[in-house]
Amino acid sequence: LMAQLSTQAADAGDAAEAPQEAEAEAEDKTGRVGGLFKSLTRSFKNVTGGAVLTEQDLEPILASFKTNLMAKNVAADVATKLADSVRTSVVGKTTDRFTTMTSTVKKVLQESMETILTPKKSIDVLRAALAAKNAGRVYSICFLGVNGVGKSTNLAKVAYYLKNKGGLNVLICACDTFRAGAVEQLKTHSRCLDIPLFERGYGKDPADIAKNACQFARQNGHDVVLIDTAGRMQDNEPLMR
Ligand SMILES: Nc1nc2c(ncn2[C@@H]2O[C@H](COP(=O)(O)OP(=O)(O)O)[C@@H](O)[C@H]2O)c(=O)[nH]1
Ligand SMILES: [Mg+2]
Repeated sequence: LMAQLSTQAADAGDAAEAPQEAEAEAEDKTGRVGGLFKSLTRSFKNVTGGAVLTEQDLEPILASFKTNLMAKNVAADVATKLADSVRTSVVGKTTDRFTTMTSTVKKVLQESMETILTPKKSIDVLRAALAAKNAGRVYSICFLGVNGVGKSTNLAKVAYYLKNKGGLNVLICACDTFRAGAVEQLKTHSRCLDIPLFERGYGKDPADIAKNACQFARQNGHDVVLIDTAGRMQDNEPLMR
């Protein structure tokens, strides 16, 4: 998301430096993510110099901005938040201040993305796991994210940390039953870390395996279950469930 949107922000910068060029490309590049700024350039041309931008002027531009973001897998509510922040920042501004406006849009997009991506609260995993242990509960962490972001690798790091720093009895659970080699990857981590692995091979229902692993952990004195999963988009509700 950051990479994609920073490309957009960069596009905004380019447009500010070379509005003529951006305008020339506007026709053939519409429909791409960077189209927002091209559309803005074109809209400014259409509004007579110095006019104040209204919500109506912006509506079609922001609608296509949102569609473009969603076409690139940005979640609908995130696309709406970004479009709203742009709307708030430019409604009422005059069109002759084009350079100022593009840098405003760029800044506003950066700030919105930072707000969206900053966690609302931080969790001290070690403290939480130790507290759960004291309360007689098994603490579980499910690793979620798209393919290749580092779920399994970070699971191994967290397993090492909880075992060595917290003296906790960890169980690794292999719920990526989809990607070839995912179970073997965890077997290797399990062997190197000397932490047991709960696995049921491939093709099985991951939610079932996770449930059984937690039950197994309760019965066998494990304090923590670290659940690895197959890559999926966070807005793919059926898979997330
Ligand atoms: N540079 C770097 N590479 C990483 C990091 N975490 C994972 N990787 C690499 O990214 C690739 C995918 O990691 P993996 O844990 O299998 O991702 P998963 O699909 O989310 O489980 C592997 O080649 C890892 O070695 C990291 O923190 N830094
Ligand atoms: Mg993995």
